[in-house]
Amino acid sequence: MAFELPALPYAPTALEPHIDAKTMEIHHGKHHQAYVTNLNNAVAGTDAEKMSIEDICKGISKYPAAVRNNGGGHYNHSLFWTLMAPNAGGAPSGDLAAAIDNSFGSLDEFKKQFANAAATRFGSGWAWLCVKEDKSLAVCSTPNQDNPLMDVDTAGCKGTPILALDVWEHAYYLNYQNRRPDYVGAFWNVVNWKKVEELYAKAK
Ligand code: MN3
Repeated sequence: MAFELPALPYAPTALEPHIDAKTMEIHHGKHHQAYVTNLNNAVAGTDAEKMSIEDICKGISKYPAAVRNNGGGHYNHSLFWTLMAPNAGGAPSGDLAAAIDNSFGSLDEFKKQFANAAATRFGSGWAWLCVKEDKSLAVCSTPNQDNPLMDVDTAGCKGTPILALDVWEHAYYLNYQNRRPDYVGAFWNVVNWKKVEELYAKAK
């Protein structure tokens, strides 16, 4: 079965004013759709056609660039949409809150490190919060559509992503132009911590 564009879990207007509807429509309906279409073209007739996108990412070094770029694009965006929600933001609770305090000292210090990873990623890429193999938490960033699942050296941290932020200009340019730090600041208002907690519980 071919890879498919997942529906947005909320209306394109739902994250306004932090992320505008036009950006959401183009980002999901055009950019993500293009990754899905190009991924399907790249894996057509190969074993990867029947694999999960997670398993493809984990063995990405075996595949051509078209699979890495578009497969990463599909995995990253599919995750990203679920990590945001209307009336969200605030702070995590329970085990995740404790783990963030343990790994970073405080939620504020974590947010500072994550924002810094997002702001200092040169060009296009992503910022991540991951659960590493030893189950500790780490912040890192990757270029292009790479991600911490991939068996390549570009990931500053290898592990299971539980929070992700797209810092490609297509994610924020209409509303924020060159002001990436403002976009990163606004992201905290839409973070779906319930989903991050769920992913943490599965990964730890
Ligand atoms: Mn994007």
